[in-house]
Amino acid sequence: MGQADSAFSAESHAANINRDGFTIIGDFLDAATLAEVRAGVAPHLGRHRGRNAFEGFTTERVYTLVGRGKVFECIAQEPRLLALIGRFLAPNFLLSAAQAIQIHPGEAEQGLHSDDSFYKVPRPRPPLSVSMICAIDDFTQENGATMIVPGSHTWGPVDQGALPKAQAEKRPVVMKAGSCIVFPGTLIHGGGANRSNAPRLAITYQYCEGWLRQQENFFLAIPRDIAKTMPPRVRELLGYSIWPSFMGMVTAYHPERIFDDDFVPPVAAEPRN
Ligand SMILES: O=C(O)CCC(=O)C(=O)O
Repeated sequence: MGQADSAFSAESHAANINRDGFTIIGDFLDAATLAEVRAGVAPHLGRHRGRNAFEGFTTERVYTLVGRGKVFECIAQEPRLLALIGRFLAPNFLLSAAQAIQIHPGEAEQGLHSDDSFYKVPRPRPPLSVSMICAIDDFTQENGATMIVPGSHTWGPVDQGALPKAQAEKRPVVMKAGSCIVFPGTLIHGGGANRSNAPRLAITYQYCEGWLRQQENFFLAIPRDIAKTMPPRVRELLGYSIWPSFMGMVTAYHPERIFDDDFVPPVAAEPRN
């Protein structure tokens, strides 16, 4: 999928994140994987544009990407990514959202925001989620490279007062296709304006603490027959796992039990008033 593990140091990438609020993994996806991603996303494009300014009226999003093919499962459990995320989130962290984002020419810059802002825990604080955005097309100044505000992960409230400073300090993440940026849910960022004449494709995976609600309801979004074919680690990330001692249980069973052919939910098997 990418470069040999020996060249990768989760420790030094985590140090970058702690210092700057982001890190770039330059060789995250190789050319063959990029081609698989493009082929996997293509059938889902050309259908919907965003419904509001945040999604982007000239942007396409393919939600629940992890459920749309093996390559997307592999990326969800990519070992370097998970090792890095494990430096910030406790074991049993979850996948919160996975999507492709195609920003078309003419799209305006997205509002600056932070990805864990819907968890109403006052800042400054450690992140409650970690995001990865991977360039599937080269990210350039012109085509909508993600804008980030370095250092903003340590800021206090991201309110009207903080936005002028964020606007002044934002900069584009220019990177080659196959590179990804990893940043904590506290970093201020947003999609860039696309002033080029070609679309910009990216994929993004967000992970959250195992005791938080995920953005996507994967139990409903991914049919059980498809979830059953997924690697155990991916299923854990989707939520077929337990936050000790028992958060996530299925009527006192481990959620993995639902994949056993003979498992009948107790509510269905037992008398009901
Ligand atoms: O597409 C991008 O570069 C970033 C999009 C983003 O931050 C979001 O939609 O939350």
